[in-house]
Amino acid sequence: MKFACSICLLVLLLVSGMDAELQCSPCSEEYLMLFQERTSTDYSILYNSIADPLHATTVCFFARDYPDESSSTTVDSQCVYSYAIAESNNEFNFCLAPQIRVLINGNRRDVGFGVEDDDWHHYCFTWSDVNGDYAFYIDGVSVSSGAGFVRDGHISSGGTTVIGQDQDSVGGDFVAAQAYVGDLTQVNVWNKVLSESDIQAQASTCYISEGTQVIKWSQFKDKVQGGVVLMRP
Ligand SMILES: [Ca+2]
Ligand SMILES: [Ca+2]
Repeated sequence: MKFACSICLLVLLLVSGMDAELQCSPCSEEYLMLFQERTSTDYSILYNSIADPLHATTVCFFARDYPDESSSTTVDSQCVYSYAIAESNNEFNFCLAPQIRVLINGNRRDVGFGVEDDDWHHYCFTWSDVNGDYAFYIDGVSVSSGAGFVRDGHISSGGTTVIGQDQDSVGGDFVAAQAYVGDLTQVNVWNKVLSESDIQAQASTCYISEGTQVIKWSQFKDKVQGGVVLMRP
């Protein structure tokens, strides 16, 4: 992955005392969210975040686990993305530990391994109700795929999206052990399956065709709660 590191020196100069925690952002034009504490009170929340049911979707983001988080022996789900409706608090989730995994309608698929280092990585998951085809990508490479996952189903509209926590009720019932701890940028959701080449372009250059998402990263920055640190480019 190519990192755009032009802002790193400036960032390091501006944030004294945090130097050891910072690495170059993969997306020099985009703000970062830093989830620095294992707590149930740090998150960003969007209500009524999907207008129409999703019969296909892609969710992607860049994440950098903090050292020792992913190898922690405590229960640690590292839930980056959680979408809940009244009938299903796990309508659509994407968590990184103990295995990189997704839930749709409460049904689970995972890649069989967790995050193995504390570097930035680009994560994507694609799904379609046609055959229930799905795929996980890490750094633009498909690492796990299959069929029959929520075949002919959908992700319901009108739910609430939370970044950084797993919802066990709509907009709440967070558990610190399931929180994401690390840096995050460019969480986006589409209502279609992105092509492998689109995902590779995102992973390598952070390029996203603007206006194509159903949930955009820019929507989250004014919805932050608790101690999440926003770092602007
Ligand atoms: Ca939970
Ligand atoms: Ca849940």
